[in-house]
Amino acid sequence: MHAHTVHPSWRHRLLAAGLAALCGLVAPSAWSAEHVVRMRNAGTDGPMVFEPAVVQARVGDTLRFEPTNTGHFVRSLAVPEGATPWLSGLDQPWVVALEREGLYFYNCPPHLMMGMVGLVQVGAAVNRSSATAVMKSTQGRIYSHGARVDALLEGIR
Ligand SMILES: [Cu+2]
Repeated sequence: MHAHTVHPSWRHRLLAAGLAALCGLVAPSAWSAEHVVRMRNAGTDGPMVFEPAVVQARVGDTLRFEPTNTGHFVRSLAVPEGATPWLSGLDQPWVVALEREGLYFYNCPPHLMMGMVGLVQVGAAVNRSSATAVMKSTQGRIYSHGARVDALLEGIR
């Protein structure tokens, strides 16, 4: 009997299946991205900025806030349903796991009046109406560089 011989075509299929399983294991970490947003006293868009102010990401990516300058922290103002709101420590790096699709709108509380706001879109803008409502009401509390909110709104896909 030849119970232990495997026909070449089946051996090929088994190899392909094995490779597919292996790729499935390594793909999430290999393909997910870390997006870095710097908290700065001055940038190309003026004083007190998150750079970049708009990030396009995918589910599984991470968002890392870097305290490039001191005096900043970051607090979410709108997140997709099921996502965890956040509040970072002053002058501390902060990492957000982007596990839910939608829009995440955030600010630096001490510099909100100066328009220190940012947005990350993960996949589709499934919470567009609720997030943009928060963005527009927040814009009314900004004294300078309020147009940055318009730029965030225009950055939504
Ligand atoms: Cu700030």
